[in-house]
Amino acid sequence: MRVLIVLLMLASAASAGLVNDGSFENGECDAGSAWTCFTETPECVTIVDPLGSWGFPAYDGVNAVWLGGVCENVGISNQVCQDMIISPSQLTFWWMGAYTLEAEQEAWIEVRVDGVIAHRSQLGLEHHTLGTWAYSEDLFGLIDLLPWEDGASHTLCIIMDNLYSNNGSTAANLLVDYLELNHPVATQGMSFSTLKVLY
Ligand SMILES: [Ca+2]
Repeated sequence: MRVLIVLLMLASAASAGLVNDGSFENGECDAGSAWTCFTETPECVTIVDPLGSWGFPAYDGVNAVWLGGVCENVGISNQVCQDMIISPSQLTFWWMGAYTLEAEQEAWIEVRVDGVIAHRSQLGLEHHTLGTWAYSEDLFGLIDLLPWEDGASHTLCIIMDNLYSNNGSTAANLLVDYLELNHPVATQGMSFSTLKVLY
């Protein structure tokens, strides 16, 4: 007996899942990536295989985005951006943080759409998860981009804003991998609309 179950998502006609190059496996910013990178230190790459520098593999595949950190003795701010149609509206990702015990630093992670801040969280010791990948809802909460779910193309950016980094000797670090657009759980409308049983 073969059983085929077909589930339809009624909340939206769009399919949820990984965004274009959301696992950053296309390569470095100027070498095939669908993302555009902005950094204060162009000589230091943004999309990396973290196994070498961090000692831990990417969440998925080989590459991840390395936001923040110290490069050329400067605590850097950097970001990755891509134009996309936002649907469904909940942005999720996996992250690993490295936050030093130095008190004299201030860093923020931001999600911006068309330059507008959609989410902003200050990084702290609770984000020091070195060795463990965490889901975005852990500590960053639900990031719902509903105002931009209108069928038009928007510029989505994931940003590290290192405001102060103790003279460049320490800085907050964040690896980000596997960005998805999902249906917000609170409004998820999944139902068994079709059930077929084949014999
Ligand atoms: Ca990856």
